[in-house]
Amino acid sequence: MNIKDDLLSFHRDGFLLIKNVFSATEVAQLRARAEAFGDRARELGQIFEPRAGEVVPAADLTAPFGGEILFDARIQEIVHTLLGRKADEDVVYFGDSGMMLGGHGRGFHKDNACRDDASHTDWLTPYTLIRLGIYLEDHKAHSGGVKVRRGSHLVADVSTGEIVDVPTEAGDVVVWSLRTTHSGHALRLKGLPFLHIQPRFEQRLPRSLAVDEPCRRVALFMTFGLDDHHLKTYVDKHADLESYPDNYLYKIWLHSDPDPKLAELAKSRGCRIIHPVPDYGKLFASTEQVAGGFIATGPGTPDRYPAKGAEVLIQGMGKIVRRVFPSAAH
Ligand SMILES: O=C(O)CCC(=O)C(=O)O
Repeated sequence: MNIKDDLLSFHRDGFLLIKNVFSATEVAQLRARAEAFGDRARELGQIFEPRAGEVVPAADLTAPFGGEILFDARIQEIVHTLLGRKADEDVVYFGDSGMMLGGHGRGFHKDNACRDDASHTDWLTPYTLIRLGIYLEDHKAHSGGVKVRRGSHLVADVSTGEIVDVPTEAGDVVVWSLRTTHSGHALRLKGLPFLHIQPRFEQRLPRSLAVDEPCRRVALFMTFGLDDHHLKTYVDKHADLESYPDNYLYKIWLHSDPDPKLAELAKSRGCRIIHPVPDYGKLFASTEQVAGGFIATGPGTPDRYPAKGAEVLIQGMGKIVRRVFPSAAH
């Protein structure tokens, strides 16, 4: 794995696909462990409310895997290279990771703190928080992968940038900036593999026109960054329960492993663990049954994206179609 040569394209495009990081045996093991953890979390109700059929345990990846994935030497090499740090220089992990099993939710969005205001501090200097996705099955020929907008990490809207369905195969790692516009569960069109379309069209597409997913999707996600003002803005947003009550990341922090041994392992790989809130790990390994079968999360501040260009036309036409054919509205 030599990704130094890809640094330029990562900074230009806002995402990078790294091939063959994990072997087929490792993929099979990760999948089995993730599924067992997810199924147990679902039994206990320690999952977030499924909005589109997904199972998302309310814990970071330390809960099922300890330090194995997050502080794996290959993952840390990717993180250090893309964040421009030498192997022995600190990058930070702050309890932002997790897994998703199954599901079909989609929609273009960004993950950074302020997504739609170009004058916000998030947009004034190069962004230093990155997210890694490991999809444990094929999405080169099948639906279910992630789609991104090329170059969208430089623009505070979700309508800019060529749409790319990232052709991940089992064992690959895809990385994007938290400012990059992306959407999960991309649909690959039968006979038209080169056509990568808006998630909102995917939502309305007859399923018979799309290639199926190869099996139940198992995806692992993890965020790393530098200890700077971008991290502070992001962490402050999620640590402040007054302005962002019931947010998913705070709940993940409660269920994540606070063991100092993890910090030692991370340090040996040049990664420093930050516990952003005093009650980090308070519910780690809890076997308490959650009433109602899931952990509720509250909505964040809605993003504001004034439509522009072709988007105005598409939205206008969509409104008319839905008025004339109300059954198309869902
Ligand atoms: O489900 C996916 O593929 C994308 C997940 C996502 O949107 C995220 O991790 O921010």
